[in-house]
Amino acid sequence: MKLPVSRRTAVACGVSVVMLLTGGSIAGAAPAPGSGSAALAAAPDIPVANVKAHLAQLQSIATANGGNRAHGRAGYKASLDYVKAKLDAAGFTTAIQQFTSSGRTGYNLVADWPGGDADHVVMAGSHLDSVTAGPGINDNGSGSAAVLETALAVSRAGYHPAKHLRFAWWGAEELGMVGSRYYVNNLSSANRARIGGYLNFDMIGSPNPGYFVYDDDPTIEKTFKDYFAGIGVPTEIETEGDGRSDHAPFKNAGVPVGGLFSGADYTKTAAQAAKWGGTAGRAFDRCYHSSCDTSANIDDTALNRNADAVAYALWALSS
Ligand code: DTR
Ligand code: ZN
Ligand code: ZN
Repeated sequence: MKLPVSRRTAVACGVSVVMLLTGGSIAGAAPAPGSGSAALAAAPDIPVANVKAHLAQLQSIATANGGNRAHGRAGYKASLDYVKAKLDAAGFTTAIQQFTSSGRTGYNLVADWPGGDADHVVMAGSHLDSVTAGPGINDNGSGSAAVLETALAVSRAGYHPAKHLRFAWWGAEELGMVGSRYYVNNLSSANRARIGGYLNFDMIGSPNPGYFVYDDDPTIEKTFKDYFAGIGVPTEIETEGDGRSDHAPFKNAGVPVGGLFSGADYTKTAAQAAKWGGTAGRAFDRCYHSSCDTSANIDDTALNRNADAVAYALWALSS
């Protein structure tokens, strides 16, 4: 959905305009005012209906494959094939990276958007596997669908960023970030050094949502905070377990990281309910790692805001 009118300009229909900084690495200091490095880039609105359509497909895949999309199960590979087909049709260069964990074959999907400076790569990723207990629609269909729809928006916009864009869907996160660690461990040091930032999205449509920003790379963190400030939504620093998702292997390898999170099994406090709405004394996601993490287990407003934040940050950090 659209940003409020107050944050929009008449530059183009269906886009919001953000101020951002060009040049340098993501982690670099902001240039001095008046240094001439400010530029405008237009981040598209991500249609939440499209994100929800991907979630409906992931739900159908789980239903048709024993109720889950877990590592080593048919529902995982079907999920990967669904995402890959969308990206291939949109002009991405896709690659499947295969690995083995717990005696079962796992897969990462990596999609590069042709163009941009290959020495300055901005990555966005999410894990595509569920636990075996359920279909994993909030955890982590939500992040997977938002990242997919943002990639498709890059294609629709014919976006030509200064930096190179790479998207990833990780396997076997639920077994301990196996896929993302495999990817990082198999990067040459030169290719690792080319990644200026990794943005992680794991659980961004929680039914009783909070708006949490990872407290990691300051530039990435500020970019997300700026987005939410612009739509008047307060945020908090993510505290439900630092390093509990696929950004951890990147961070350990020295890559600047950031991300968003709407909460798992921690309980929403009264103060949080007062500022975000929802129900105090109830978990952010009562269906975390359960069979009820279905397409009914999504707050559309949180999904919409977070999906728009994904696009805002990717545009801001890559142009
Ligand atoms: N590890 C995630 C859920 C999770 C719990 N705390 C955080 C913090 C930041 C991102 C994700 C999470 C999972 O079960 O997939
Ligand atoms: Zn999980
Ligand atoms: Zn997760």
